[in-house]
Amino acid sequence: MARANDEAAAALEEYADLFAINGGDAFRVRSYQKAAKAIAGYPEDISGADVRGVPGVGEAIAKKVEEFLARGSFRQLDDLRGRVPEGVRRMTRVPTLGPKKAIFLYGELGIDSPESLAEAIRAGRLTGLKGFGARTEENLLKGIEQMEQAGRRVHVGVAMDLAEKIITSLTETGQVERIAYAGSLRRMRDTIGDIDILAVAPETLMTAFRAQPYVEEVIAAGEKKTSIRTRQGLQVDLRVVPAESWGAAMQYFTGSKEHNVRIREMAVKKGWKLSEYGLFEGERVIASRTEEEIYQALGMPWIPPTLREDGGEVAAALGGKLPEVVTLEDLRGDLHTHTDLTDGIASLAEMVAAAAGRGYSYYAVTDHAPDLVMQRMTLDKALAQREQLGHLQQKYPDMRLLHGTELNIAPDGSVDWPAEVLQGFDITVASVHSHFTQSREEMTARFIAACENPHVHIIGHPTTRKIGKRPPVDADWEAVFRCAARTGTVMEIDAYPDRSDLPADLVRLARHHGVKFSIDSDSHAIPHLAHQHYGIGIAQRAWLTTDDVINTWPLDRLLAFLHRP
Ligand code: DGT
Ligand code: CA
Ligand code: CA
Ligand code: ZN
Repeated sequence: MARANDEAAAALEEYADLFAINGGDAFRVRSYQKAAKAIAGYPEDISGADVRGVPGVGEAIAKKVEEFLARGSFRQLDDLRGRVPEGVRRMTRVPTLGPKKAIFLYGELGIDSPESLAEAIRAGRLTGLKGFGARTEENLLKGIEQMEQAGRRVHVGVAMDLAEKIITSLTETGQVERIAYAGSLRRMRDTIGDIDILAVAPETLMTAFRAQPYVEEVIAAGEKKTSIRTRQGLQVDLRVVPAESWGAAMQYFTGSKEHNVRIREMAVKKGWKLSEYGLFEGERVIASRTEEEIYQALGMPWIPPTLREDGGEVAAALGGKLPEVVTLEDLRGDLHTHTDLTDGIASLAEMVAAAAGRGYSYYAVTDHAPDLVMQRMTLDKALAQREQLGHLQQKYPDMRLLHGTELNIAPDGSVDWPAEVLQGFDITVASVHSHFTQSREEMTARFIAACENPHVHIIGHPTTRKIGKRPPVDADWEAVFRCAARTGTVMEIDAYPDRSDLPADLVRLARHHGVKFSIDSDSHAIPHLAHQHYGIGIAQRAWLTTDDVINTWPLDRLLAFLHRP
């Protein structure tokens, strides 16, 4: 379908929406919606055809569409957009509020989003207003919360913890023969819409599932599939599948949808059929028990789930050119960690002992530098830590301890200490911790200055996003990555799951420019050391191999890269 059709249809739909919010005539609202559908479904590209030929499009709508095609909008749409800000539009979708009251609140009190409505209610600003009793207010708050929950994907750490808890609880019922999670979680996306769990078990497992303490609401209860919502608002789909279709079911429900479409096309070309039950020729099963068999029957090696995004992985697999992506076992160390000298909660000795327990061959301690004022770091403290680390080193002959620091990249791109001090560290991570809203130009220059500093080895959590809390900073990442490649500055994949930073698409872009990466836990406590598998997920999704990731390298290669003895 032509894009012009889709865009024009979307504009008309938006117009219908705004028109309705403003109390416009319902009949006209419907006629705009109908026209939008007709245009979207029209077989010819309307930018080259007469839009009057589309069924349901009269003269008034045709004029709007023509203006849209000429300049990307139309006067009446601009008008209504100006009158109803985006936040007010979201406010109209708050259950029990509706457009009329939303517009009223905006006009009378300037309340312009669901968030500011919640604030206003809590601050008592609606008290005494006609039509807004205590009961109404309570319902509105509930509605706003529901809406927020529904629209929110959770970060992979939240979903993984829950999935593991569910799998444990179901295993403990003694009914499951096999159980695993599939979907976006198995593909290790950084955000998860819902959790998909497959099990080989009798149908009685469904009853046991519905009775679990984490189940807040049962959305759908069937023999083969049960969907529930947890208290946090996360949906979980549990499917019971036949043992002999395990591989086919895992393949199907792991997705992505786009990857599956690609795979199914190949089956169809061979005259076969691929479903969640197996790969079939007529009634005959070609493969169904394992994913490997299915991919093999289609002429490919097994494709790791993290690659199944229709990003060229099928062609690569067919051509025998799948990358050997980096795995957790490849990691030889962690290059960004904290202790209780700054904002960590474990002592240096405890963190180092835990790192040694993971079998690392090197481990960097990178507590915060002085410019992050609330951490009260000083040069004296850093030097005392270095001495302590030297003593600890003797206890761990098989693990090289690196003394590092996490520097703060100031708005002008400079960092905390002068070169003489920086030289004394084995490794430095430099991160943005303030002034997140600089302009794109300023932010780009800031990162470039940090990369050009010969004493900065790694840029920590580059976009500084916190999933669901803080958006990424705005920078010209191509320019930053080009500079990083030229200066040999490493980009971090911060594995802390609410950061997941860099995200996979930017990693892929950076790799294209020749940048190297460091997968770090950014641990502030011992259990955080185990977050590295999330970083591996990101790296795999970006097709990284061990050559791209400096903390898979043997110690001598790493030290040579860092110019350290
Ligand atoms: P999410 O939940 O939004 O984070 O993403 P997914 O990928 O987990 O999506 P979900 O939960 O809707 O479905 C799980 C997998 O099941 C999906 O990746 C592919 C498969 N699947 C679901 N519905 C369809 C479908 O209609 N067609 C195809 N080909 N696959 C589907
Ligand atoms: Ca899912
Ligand atoms: Ca699902
Ligand atoms: Zn940091």
